[in-house]
Amino acid sequence: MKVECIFCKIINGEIPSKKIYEDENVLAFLDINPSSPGHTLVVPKRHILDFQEIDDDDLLNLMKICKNLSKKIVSVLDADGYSILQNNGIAQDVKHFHLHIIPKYSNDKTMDIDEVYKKITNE
Ligand code: DGP
Repeated sequence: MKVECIFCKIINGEIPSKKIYEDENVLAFLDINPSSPGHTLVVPKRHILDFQEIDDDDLLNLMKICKNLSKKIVSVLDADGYSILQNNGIAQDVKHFHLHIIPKYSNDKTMDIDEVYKKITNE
């Protein structure tokens, strides 16, 4: 764990988050500043910087979880599509590898983060 890393602090429970999936190696939680309702971040629990640093097995595992979670999020929130995004270098604000799941809606959908959280976690 990197002491100054905000995602390490979330993983460690030092900073609260709306967790929607967790296992031994991976945590997924709702983005604090969502681009759309259901915007989710999928992160390895081990501190890894970026796309170049993550090893292939960890990447594959994260992608599999991301694939399952996207299906669930889209279905529960009735989204019309989604984007998977991953930023590096100057494009990356938080220097702990993460995949974004960003649901897309054909109409401008508004839903607050608590409602999103309830819908996803009650399924
Ligand atoms: P990126 O630019 O790919 O590094 O995106 C970082 C994302 O992390 C951005 O969409 C906002 C989100 N984020 C930053 N700090 C926090 C936090 O403390 N909690 C949560 N849930 N999300 C955060």
